[in-house]
Amino acid sequence: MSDTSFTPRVFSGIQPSGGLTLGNYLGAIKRFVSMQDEAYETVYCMVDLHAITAKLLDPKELHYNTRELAAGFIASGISPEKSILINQSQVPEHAQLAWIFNCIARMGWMSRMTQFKDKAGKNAEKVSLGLFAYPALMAADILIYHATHVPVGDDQKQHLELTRDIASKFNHDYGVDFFPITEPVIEGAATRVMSLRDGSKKMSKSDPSDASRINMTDDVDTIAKKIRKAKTDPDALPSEAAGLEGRVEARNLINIYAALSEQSVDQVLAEVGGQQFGTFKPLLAELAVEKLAPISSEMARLMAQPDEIDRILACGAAQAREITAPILKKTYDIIGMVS
Ligand code: AQP
Repeated sequence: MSDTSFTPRVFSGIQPSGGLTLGNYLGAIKRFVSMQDEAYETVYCMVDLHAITAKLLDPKELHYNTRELAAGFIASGISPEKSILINQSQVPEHAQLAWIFNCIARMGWMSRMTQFKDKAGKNAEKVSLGLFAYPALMAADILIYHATHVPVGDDQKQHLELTRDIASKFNHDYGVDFFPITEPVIEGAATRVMSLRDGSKKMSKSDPSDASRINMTDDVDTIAKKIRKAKTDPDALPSEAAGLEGRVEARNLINIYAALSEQSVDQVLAEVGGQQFGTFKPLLAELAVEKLAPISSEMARLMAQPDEIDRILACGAAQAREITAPILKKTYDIIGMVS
C-alpha cells in the first residue's frame, strides 16, 4: 500500500522524563529543525503521557520538565511559526486513538519490544501496564496526524516498525486505506549516541549517572569535565573508519564530533587521526561548548517566561486538534461507533 495520497507530514516527540541530552539533540532534534524547511508540515511534541510510564514523576518535576523541553525545542531552532509545537496531554485524540490501537496490536508483537525488555529488566511483573502499552500510544501519536515521516534516533526503529504493522492491520481488518505506512527517518552521524561511561549503553536522560551524559543545560566547565573523564582506550585515533572497529568508546566520541561539526566520520578522522585522546578530547569539548552554549543560554532566557511557553503550547494544541479531531472521528466511523 502506498502513502502517496497523504499530505507529507512529519511527527516526532521526546519524553519530558528528565533534562534533554546530547543524544536527544543529535539523534532527533537536529533533524526536526532541518525538516521544517523541507516540503513537510511538521508537528513536534513533548510526550508527557509517555513520561509517566517508567515511573510516576513528581508533578512539579513533570511540569518543569515539559516547559524546559519546550524551551529546548525552541532554543534549538524549532519555530512555532513553522511547526506545530504541543504537549501530548493537551491533544486528547492521541490517547483516544491509543485505546483503539491497544485493540489492534497483538500481545505477541508487544512482547517482542526490546525497549520494554530493557526497561522492565527482571522486574516485568512489577512495571506498569503503561510501559508495556507505550508503543501503541506512540503509534497513535504518529497516526493521529496521518504522519508520513518520523525522524528518530536508532533506538526507536522497532517501535516504528510496530507503528507500520498497526496501520497495516487496521487498514486490512477494516478494508480501508486510511492510515499511512509511515517512513522512519534515521539519519546523521550520531543516530545512537552512547553513554560517556560505558560505550555499550545508550546515552539516556534516566541513567542514574549524570557523568554518563551531556545535558543541554550543562555549563561550560561541566561539559569539558565530562568529556575529559569520558571512558576511552589507550590507543591513538585511527585515520580511517575501519580502525574504529571494536573501539566503541572511540567511535562514540568521533561520531559526536562528526555530528556536531556536520562532517562525515572519514572527514573527521582525516583531521584527527593519529592524535591521542589527551589532544582530541579538548577539541571535542571546545566544539561541544561552541554548539551547545548558545542553546542552553536561550533555554534559560525562555524559561524565565513560562507564560509565553504555555501560550505557544496552547496555540499548538488548538492547531493540532484541527488535524486530529477529524481523523479520530473518521476512525470511529470506520469502526462503527455511534456519534
Ligand atoms: N542516545 C541517543 N542517541 C540518539 N538518539 C537518541 N534519542 C534518545 N536517546 C538517544 C532519540 O531522542 C528521541 C526522544 O527519545 P525519548 O526521550 O522520547 O525516549 P528515549 O529514546 O527512551 O530517550 P532517553 O533519553 O533514553 O529517555 P529515558 O531515559 O526517559 O528513557 C527519540 O527519537 C530517540 O530515538
